[in-house]
Amino acid sequence: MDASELTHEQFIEEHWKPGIPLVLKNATRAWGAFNTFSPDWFRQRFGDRRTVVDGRSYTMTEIMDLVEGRDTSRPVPYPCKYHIPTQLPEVLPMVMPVNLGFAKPNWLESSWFKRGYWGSALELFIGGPGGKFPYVHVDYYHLSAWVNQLYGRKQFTVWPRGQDEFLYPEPGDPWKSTIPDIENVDLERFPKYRHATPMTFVVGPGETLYIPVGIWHTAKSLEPTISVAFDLLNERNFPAFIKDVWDFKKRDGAFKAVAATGYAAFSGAMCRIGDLMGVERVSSHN
Ligand SMILES: O=C(O)CCC(=O)C(=O)O
Ligand SMILES: [Fe+2]
Repeated sequence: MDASELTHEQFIEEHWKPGIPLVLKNATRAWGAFNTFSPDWFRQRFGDRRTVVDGRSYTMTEIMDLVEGRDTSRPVPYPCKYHIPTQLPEVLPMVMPVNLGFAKPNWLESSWFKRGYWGSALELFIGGPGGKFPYVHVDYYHLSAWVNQLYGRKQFTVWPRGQDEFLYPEPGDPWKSTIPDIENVDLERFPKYRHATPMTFVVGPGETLYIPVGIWHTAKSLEPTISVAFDLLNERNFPAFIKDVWDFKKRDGAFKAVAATGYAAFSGAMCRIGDLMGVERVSSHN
């Protein structure tokens, strides 16, 4: 659907509430990044900028040479990520407004949540042909995800809500599926998967994929790709978020769990007040 044909209210009623993914065209039209980002654009401006992928450091030029097939001497890692606010801050003005007019209010844009790191992020994803996200998962902390495709095509697969058991979540990490290769599922080992109803589709440049809270998903880059992904937190997913903060921090001990959950609860209360007062959060993002 073209972003200009959808109102925020319609989005909430038809997609957020029932948890139905959506691909929007032209939602990023106002971004400087739209029709601008490309491997050469990044090579020319940020060729020496480094990031770490699977424990190895790469420059932007090295990553682009790998994903474009100019360097075939070693495997192409996926996903190659840059945290935009800290690793590519110059790019921040080109992805404004982050909320696209739909992903709002977003408490992750408030200074309350920027101070803590909650697994949320505004990230640049770079991939090459065949680069697969390593597992099928639901995003943790019950955040909803927005993947803005800016260069190249990426294939996504999503599963409707209510199919958790068909995807065999990892007992200690229930946001991660234990099925190793979703394109070739061993039905002897994972018999319930036969009831699953995956939906596979392609998201192209200028399109935005909205992944609702709790939706199982995975991705595969079909060609050299550049996307910008961010997460959304507000009143609607806050109760589930707080429960996750507790569950995750509990692993680091009771004191940390109480401190983190208390801080998150307080921040949420401040953001709720901000929403009531009509605070516009357009500054930056976690
Ligand atoms: O590779 C992608 O674009 C999907 C990324 C994703 O699902 C995630 O980072 O949680
Ligand atoms: Fe995800």
